[in-house]
Amino acid sequence: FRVTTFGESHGPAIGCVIDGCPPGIAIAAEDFAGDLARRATGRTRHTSARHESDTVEILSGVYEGSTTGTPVALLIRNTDARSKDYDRIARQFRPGHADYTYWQKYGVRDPRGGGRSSARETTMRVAAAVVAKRWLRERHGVVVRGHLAQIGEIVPSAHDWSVVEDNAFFWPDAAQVPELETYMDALRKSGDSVGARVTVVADGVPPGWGEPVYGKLDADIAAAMMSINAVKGVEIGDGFASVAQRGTAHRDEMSAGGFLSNHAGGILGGISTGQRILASVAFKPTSSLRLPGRGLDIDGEAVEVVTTGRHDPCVGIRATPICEAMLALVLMDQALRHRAQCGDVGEVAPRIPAGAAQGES
Ligand code: EPS
Repeated sequence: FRVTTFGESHGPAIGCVIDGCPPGIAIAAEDFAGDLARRATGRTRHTSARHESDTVEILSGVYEGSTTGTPVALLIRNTDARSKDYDRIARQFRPGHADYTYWQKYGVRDPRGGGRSSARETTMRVAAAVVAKRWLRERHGVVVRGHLAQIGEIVPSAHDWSVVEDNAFFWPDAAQVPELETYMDALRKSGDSVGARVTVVADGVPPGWGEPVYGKLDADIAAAMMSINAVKGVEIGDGFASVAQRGTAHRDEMSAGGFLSNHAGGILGGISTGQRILASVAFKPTSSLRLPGRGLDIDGEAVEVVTTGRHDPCVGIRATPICEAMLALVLMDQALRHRAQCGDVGEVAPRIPAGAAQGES
């Protein structure tokens, strides 16, 4: 199960191709709307003001409402790609932006928006994962979901999954939402940006998905998350907190009634344990800022860079559905690989229930 995307933020369209998609998955163009709206800009004042309808056209791989087994191709036409900045951006490198490394690698300067380095590219990952989420849920009872776990220095005081979809921040503590709104309003007015942390989990994953050395489940998840624009860190389970732990504290003890903790994040030796899969992803602050910064132009001359236009003060606010998407894509791929190698083998040892201790974020 392999997804590739194409298109630029300010090109005519963006799209994706899903190869290796099993036949018989019911899918219609309307099914994409929910998750695409969760990720989109222009829905609240806390994200970029660009407004795209993100209407999906299914070009291939679906007949009479079901996948056929041939490549699934999806397309979204860009309708609000405008910028007054092309001439200036064509000559300047923004500090902290990929336009410098793209130039160093390719020697081509495409100044039309962020191009492939724009968050716009992540739209098609979310679209592709609508298919994966449906297959995981219907075939295996696996549910993937996420929430924001930090904006700047603010962390949730409570973790209530039932409120996450009710606020613009995917925040698990309803009482803190007014504080976040004030914080984001002040940040936006200041012209600066801030980083964020997203927690993403998968419940219902059976033991056995993942490979022991090449293609470890945790390695695939880390690579998938790091492939998202602006991601600078990924943790599985306790992640970097493991550094300060004792083995007696970190090990997840077992009983016939279930695992007694989930410090491992549901993965041991690259293979799922049957517990909740738990990952945490760090997003850097957006680099396109209207506050002046020191940069270079394409001739190597020092310039003061000021980026105008529509940009996210915290791109992490929109990242929860993107992290869910990448986790779902990896899990579907690993589920199919497991089935290809092991078929129905498994269940060879007593299976330990996931237990109540899921490793809540
Ligand atoms: C982005 C800049 C803005 C965002 C865009 C990401 O676009 P523009 O350059 O057209 O003003 O709106 O994000 C999206 C359009 C999206 O769908 O995620 C950037 O610089 O990365």
